[in-house]
Amino acid sequence: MASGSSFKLSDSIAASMPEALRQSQYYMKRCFTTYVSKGRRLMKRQQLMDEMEKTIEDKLEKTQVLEDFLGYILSSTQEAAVVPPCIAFAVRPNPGSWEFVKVNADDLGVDAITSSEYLKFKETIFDEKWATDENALEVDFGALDFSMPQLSLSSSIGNGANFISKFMAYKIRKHAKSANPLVDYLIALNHQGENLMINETLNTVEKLQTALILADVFLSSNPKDAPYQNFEQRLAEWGFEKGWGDTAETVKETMRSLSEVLQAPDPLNMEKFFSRLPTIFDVVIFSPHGYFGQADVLGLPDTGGQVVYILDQVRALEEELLLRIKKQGLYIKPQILVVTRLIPDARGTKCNQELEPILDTKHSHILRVPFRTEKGVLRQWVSRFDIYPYLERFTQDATAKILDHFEGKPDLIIGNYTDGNLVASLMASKLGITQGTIAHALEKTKYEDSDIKWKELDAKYHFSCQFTADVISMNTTDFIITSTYQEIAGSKDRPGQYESHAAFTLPGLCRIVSGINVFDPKFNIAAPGADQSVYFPYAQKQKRLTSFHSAIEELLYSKEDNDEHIGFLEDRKKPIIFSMARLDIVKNITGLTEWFGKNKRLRNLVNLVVVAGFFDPSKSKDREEIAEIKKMHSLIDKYQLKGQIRWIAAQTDRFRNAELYRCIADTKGAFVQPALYEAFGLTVIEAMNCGLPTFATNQGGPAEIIVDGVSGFHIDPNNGDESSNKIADFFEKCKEDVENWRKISIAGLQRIYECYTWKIYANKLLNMGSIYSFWKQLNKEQKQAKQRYLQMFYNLQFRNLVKNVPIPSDEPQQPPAPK
Ligand code: UDP
Ligand code: LCN
Repeated sequence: MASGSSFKLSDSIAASMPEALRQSQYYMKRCFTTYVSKGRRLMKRQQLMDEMEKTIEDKLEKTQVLEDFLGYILSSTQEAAVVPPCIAFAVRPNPGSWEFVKVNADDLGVDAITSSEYLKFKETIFDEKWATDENALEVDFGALDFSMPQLSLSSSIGNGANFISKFMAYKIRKHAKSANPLVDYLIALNHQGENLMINETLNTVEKLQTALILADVFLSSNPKDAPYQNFEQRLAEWGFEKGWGDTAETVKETMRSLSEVLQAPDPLNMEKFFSRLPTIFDVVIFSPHGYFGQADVLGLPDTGGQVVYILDQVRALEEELLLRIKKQGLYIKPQILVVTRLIPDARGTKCNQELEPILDTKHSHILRVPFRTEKGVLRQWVSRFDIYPYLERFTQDATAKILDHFEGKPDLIIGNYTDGNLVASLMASKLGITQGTIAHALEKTKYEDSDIKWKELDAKYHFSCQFTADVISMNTTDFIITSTYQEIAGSKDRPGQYESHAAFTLPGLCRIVSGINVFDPKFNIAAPGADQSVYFPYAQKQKRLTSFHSAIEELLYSKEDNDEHIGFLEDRKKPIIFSMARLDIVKNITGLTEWFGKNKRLRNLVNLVVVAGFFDPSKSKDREEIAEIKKMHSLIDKYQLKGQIRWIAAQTDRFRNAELYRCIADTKGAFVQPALYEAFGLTVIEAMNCGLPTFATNQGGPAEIIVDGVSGFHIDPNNGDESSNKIADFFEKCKEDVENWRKISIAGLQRIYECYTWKIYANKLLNMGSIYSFWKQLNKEQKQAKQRYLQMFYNLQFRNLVKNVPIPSDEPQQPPAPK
C-alpha cells in the first residue's frame, strides 16, 4: 500500500491526484505519455503496471514510485480507457467502491468524472457515434433508491438481513410509532384466509404491548410443555391468533421477543421474532433451462450444479419448514414446487413428465411446463443462451399451473440463473409475492469485456438479452442469495460478479450507469452444502457403498476403451488426481490435462482421472463441448498420455460418484478443480465432504471455501506450471509422510462442518424470506416506483432484444453449425 507522501486514504483520488502528480511529475508524465502513445484502447491493471515499470529504468526509483501514489492508483485501477490525450481510470480502492478520474497526459490536468462520463469516454474507443449521441439510452436504477438505507463498510456487504434488523431496531428505538407498520403487518398475516398471530382487536402498539404482558403472566402459570390447544381460547379472548408456538414455553418465548422489539428493540430479538413468524408455507423455485430431473441428467449440457443445488435445497427447506411450522403450533402442509420446462424430446430422462414428486421429501414436486411458440410446443432442448424468446409465455403458463397446484398464491418465489430469475421477477411483481434470486453464475464476468464487445458475441451467446435480464431481476427482487462474498463484491483485486453490473455499457444499445449497488441490504450470503448422507468421509468404513466397488474398479483400471471410458492407468499403485465437471471451456478440464501432460514430475507421482462430457463430438449438441472434446483427444495424443490418464464420460449417479470420490481418497489422491472461473463449485464441497484433499481454482468461490494450505489448496488456472508444481510438491511431501495427506483431509472436513451445510443454509434462507416480506411492505412506495421503471425497461428494451434470438425448427436437433 502506498505510503503516498501527502496522500490520505480518506481523500478522494481526484482530490489527491494533482498534488501527487506535481510531486513526481517527471515519472507521471513519462508514464502517461507511454499510455497514450499507442492510441485508443482499453488497458487492464496488469498492462498499466507493466508499461509503467518499463518507463522507469532505475530500480530504486521504481520501488519509490510503486510505493507512492501512482503505484496506489494503478494497483487499485481495474481498467483505464485511453483516448489521447486523455486517460480515464476506473479505480476501485475497496470492494464495491469505485472512483472515476480523467487525466490529461499533456498537462497532467485531473478531473473527477461520473460513472456515466467514464462509460461514455470508454465507448468512444468502440463506437464514437453512439458515445456522443445525446439520446443514447442511459439507465440509472440507483436514481430510484432515494430513501433506501445502504450498508457503509465493504466488510459488511452480504449481511443484508442482519443490517435490516439493526436498522429496524434503531428506527423503533428512535420513534415508537415506527412499530405501527409491524402491527399492521401482523394483523394481515393469514393462511388461506385464516388469521395468524393477531387480529384487529390488537390494532395499536399499546394494545398489543398490554396484551403481551397479560399473556406472559398467564403463560407463566402454565406448565412449559402445555400444548397450545390448552390455552388457545384464553389467548383468543385477548386478540391472539394461532402461530405463536406449539407449547406454553415457545409461545412465551415468541411473545417475549416481540415485547422486546416493541419496548427496547435490539437486532437479536428482531431476528429471533422474524425467524418465528409463520409467513412461509408454499414456495416456488424456478429453474427453467437444461434438463431438470432427479436421474440421468447431470453432465448433460447446461445441467450441472444448479440441479444438484436445487434438489438438495428443497430437501433442506422442506425439513426446516416442517420443523418451524410444528414449532409455530400449526398444522399446515408446506409445499415446494420446482418449476422447470417440459422437454418432449427428453432423451431417456423424465423431463417430459409434467409432475414428479421429489425424492426424500413429503410434499415437494417438480412441475414441468413446456415452452410454447406460435408453432406450438418446442420439443427439443435449447441452450441456456438461446432461451429468451420462450420465457414470457412460459411465465404465464407456469403461473396458471402454480396457482392451480397451490389453490392460491405461493408465499415466496425463488429464481435461479438468468432465465429463472427473470421468470420469478415477472411472476412475483405481477402477483405481489416476495422474491429471492440466486445467480449461481453471472455470465458477464466469465468472458472478458463481454459487455463492451457484446456485438461480437451476441450471435453466439445473446448477452444483450442476458445482461438486460440480469439487471432487471437484480432490481426487481426483494433479496439476493449468494454463495460467497466474492460473488457479490469480489476480492481486493477482482470485482465481484454483481459488482461488475454496477456500471457497464453495451455500446450501441444501452449504458447502465447504475445497474446494482452491492451495498444494498438485499444481498445475503448463504452458502450451499452437499448432501451428507451421500457425500460422507472415506474413513466411515461401515457406511461405504461397497456394492459399487467392482464397477468403480472397472471404471478406473480396466485396460480396454469402451463407451464409458478411454485411456488406462498402467501403474495402479500411484495416487490419483481426479476432476469432474461439465466439458465447458471455463471448467478447464483440458487445461488440467495439459498441465499434467507437461509436468514430468507430476506424471511420475500420480495418475490423472477426469470425468467429463463425451468422447465422440457427434454425440454432443453443445458448441463449446464439441470443441473441448476435440481438444481433449489432441492433448492425449500430443503428450502421449495413454497409460497415465483415464477419461471417463459424464456420470449421472451421485451415489456412485460419491463412492468414486472416496475410492480416489483410498488411493491417497486429491481432487483438482482447475476452472478458469468458478462461481461456487459444488464438486469442491463434495470432494471435501468425502475427505479428499482438494486443489481448487483461486478464481471465484473456491478461493473462499478453502483456506489455502490449511483446508486444501488454491491453484491459479492462469499459471499452469505453478499449479501443477504445487500439486506435485504436495504429493512428494505425502510420499515422505502420509500424515501430510491426512492433515489436509481432516482440516477440509472441519471447514465443511463449520460453514458449508444445508442446515445452516435452510435456516438463513427462511429467515430472509420472513424479514424481506416485511421489509418489502415497509418500502412499498419506493418499490412500486422502481417497478414502473423496470416494467418500461422490460417492455421497451428486453422484449425487442428477444426478437433477435432464433427459434429452432421443429425437426429433432442436429448438432448445430457453428454460429
Ligand atoms: N456432476 C455429475 N456428473 C458429471 C459432472 C458433474 O454428477 O459428469 C455433478 C457434480 O457432482 C456436481 C455438479 O454436477 O454436483 C456440478 O456442480 P458444480 O458446482 O461443480 O459446477 P456447475 O456444473 O454447476 O457449473
Ligand atoms: C453453477 C455454477 O457454475 C457453480 O459454480 C455452482 O456451484 C452451482 O451452480 C451451484 O450453485
